[in-house]
Amino acid sequence: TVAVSERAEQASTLRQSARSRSTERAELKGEFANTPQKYVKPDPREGEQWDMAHIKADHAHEITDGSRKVLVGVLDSGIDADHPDLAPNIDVNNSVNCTDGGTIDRSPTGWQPTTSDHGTHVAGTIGAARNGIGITGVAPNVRMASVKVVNDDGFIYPEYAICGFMWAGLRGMDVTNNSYYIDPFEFWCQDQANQAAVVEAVGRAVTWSTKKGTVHVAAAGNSAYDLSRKTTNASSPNDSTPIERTINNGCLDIPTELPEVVTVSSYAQIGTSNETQLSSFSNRGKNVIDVAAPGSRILSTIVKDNGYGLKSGTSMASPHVAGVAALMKSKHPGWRPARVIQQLKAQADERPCAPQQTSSSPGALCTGSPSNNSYAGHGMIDALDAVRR
Ligand SMILES: [Ca+2]
Ligand SMILES: [Ca+2]
Ligand SMILES: [Ca+2]
Ligand SMILES: [Ca+2]
Repeated sequence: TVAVSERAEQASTLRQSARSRSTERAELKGEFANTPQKYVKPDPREGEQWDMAHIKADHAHEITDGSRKVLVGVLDSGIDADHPDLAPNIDVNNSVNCTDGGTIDRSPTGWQPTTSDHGTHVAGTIGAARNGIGITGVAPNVRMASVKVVNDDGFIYPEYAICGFMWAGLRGMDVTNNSYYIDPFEFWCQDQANQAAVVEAVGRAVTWSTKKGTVHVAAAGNSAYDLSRKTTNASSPNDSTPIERTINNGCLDIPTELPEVVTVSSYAQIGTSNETQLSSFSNRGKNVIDVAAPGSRILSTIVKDNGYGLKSGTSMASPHVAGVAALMKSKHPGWRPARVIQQLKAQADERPCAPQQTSSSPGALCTGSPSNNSYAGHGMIDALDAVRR
């Protein structure tokens, strides 16, 4: 299920003055004086993108907007093909629909959105164009392929996701974003034969495409659940009558908990400051969460009127990490997935448990060290390090 939680978190103005942004930029230039600088003219609504400032994407763009050679697969509900902020970066030839029973459908419109604008929002965060209108994505010069894996009823069945992962590997994609869990089980238990078979099948597709060079990034999920200490679940199967059942740590949220996948938790801005805390809805878990990214009240592209809107969810956090991975691949085209993943963690900025542990966020408290804890994993993703290291 694609999980978007529109929460009325504190109504806050996200606007930063253009003046303070340019002052920040000027100050930062001293930090890497030997790197060639380019003047970056912000797109009109960049001031509302607190998320991009928080991960230093604005400063990264003074070095590069990413390479045209890099291709990101958006495994989601489709990308609005004629949205003016997305159209320049959509790779039509590599876009595909996987929701026809998991077979490859390359028809011209098969991969476009039907009942959901989730994928359109996710795509804008990864790579909305720098074109003088609207917003700018994390990697505004990379290419994106729509890999439609969400059917018209909002479900992502195993064969759709397997088709998507295989396609990504076949087409040589650098990165995929996966803001969903595979239906109808929120957790697939390896001590149940039929569920174990699905974990195995999806896992093989992930492993195969990773070997082909694709880095897979996925949302941690929106159940405020501690993925490191699983006890019960009452949400599955979600396409018939859910049953409350006892689960254990061998029951996996897939694809996010598969071994080679980058697992992303969501953070929210505190007031209008540059401080953040774990989003109330975000899943967490020591040694499960790899990195954190902004995921609350994220402004991005939507289908209605080719416009813009706010959405919240780990679905919105994951594409920030996919975008940073795309910037990293732009700078280091030869890096294998393991290296990219190791560097995403190493370059992330530490987010210690304190003072977040005292926040009003429900669910398990934060445990672990500043460099690896249950809320932020190895820390907040860092777009600037990705392009200068
Ligand atoms: Ca449109
Ligand atoms: Ca734009
Ligand atoms: Ca992981
Ligand atoms: Ca850093």
